[in-house]
Amino acid sequence: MRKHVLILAAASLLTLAATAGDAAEKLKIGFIPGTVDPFYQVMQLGVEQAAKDLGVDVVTQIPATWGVEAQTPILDAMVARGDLKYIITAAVDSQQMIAPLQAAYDAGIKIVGVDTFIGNGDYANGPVKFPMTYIGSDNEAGGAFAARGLAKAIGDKGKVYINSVSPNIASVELRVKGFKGEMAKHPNIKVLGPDYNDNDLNKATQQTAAVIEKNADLAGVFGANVFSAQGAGNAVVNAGLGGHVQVVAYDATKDAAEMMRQGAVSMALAQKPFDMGYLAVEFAIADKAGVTSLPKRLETGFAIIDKTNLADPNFARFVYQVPGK
Ligand code: T6T
Repeated sequence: MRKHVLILAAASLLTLAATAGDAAEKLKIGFIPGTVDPFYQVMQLGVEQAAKDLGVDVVTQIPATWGVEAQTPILDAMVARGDLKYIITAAVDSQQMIAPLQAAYDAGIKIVGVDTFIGNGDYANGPVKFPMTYIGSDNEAGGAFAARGLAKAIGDKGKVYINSVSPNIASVELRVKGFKGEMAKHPNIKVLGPDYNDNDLNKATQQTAAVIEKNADLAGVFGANVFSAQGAGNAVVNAGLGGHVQVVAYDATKDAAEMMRQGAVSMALAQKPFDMGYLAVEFAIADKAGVTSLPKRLETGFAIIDKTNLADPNFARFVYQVPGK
């Protein structure tokens, strides 16, 4: 009997030690967004809040510019650390980031995709299946939303122009596809573009200014992400056409909201980057705990903001607020 009690005591001491060991061994997750912009800064807030709430360590490194040459070395360095079990990332190119992410996966790191995707984004049945999931917007639907909003703003007739980032970025390319697909149902609207600005604000401004110059009858502009919309809005305002040439912005930054107050931007699609970041950490923890029913795709939805609801806290809360910015 005494021997038996001793064994039990020893066993529970061991498990205690083991769990203490495990508890000490906090889950480490890497976070590599696309670049430095208000959208990813809000996503980072979601990642950090979840890490705090759920007791995990996050190693974050942000590419200074948008591009494979900026994101790949960061990914490789995170893999080389050897202590990360998961990496949350927005792949900056749907084809060229397949190999670097495959190498990370082959090194035993699980990939949680946020905002953009690799391959065709169908991680259940598509050509690329190794990422755990895609957590992000339905960007094709978002593009169609933007088109309907712009069509309404211009009275369903006239010329509109698309300014976007790159054809190699899954998210923005689907927005263009959705926008064009919807506009095809509006026979009195002619679509110009897209021009691609490589995520460069000045380039977006110059490209839009050139189109305004050549098309005195331009009625509207669609900016397919933060810098595309800001550049397009700047060009319209610089040309003294604010409120005359309607601008629809994908991404609801403080700049877009300010331009809306001034009457230059008629609608902004607010994605939910905080949700994307928070849920991505939760997915990693659930997977580590053995959950096997995580969806391969989770859409985080939008808030459609225009001058009728910009002051409504239920909508204004989706404007990308970055503390200190
Ligand atoms: O629009 C977002 C993001 O969804 C897209 O993938 C890249 O551009 C942004 O980060 C905004 O700049």
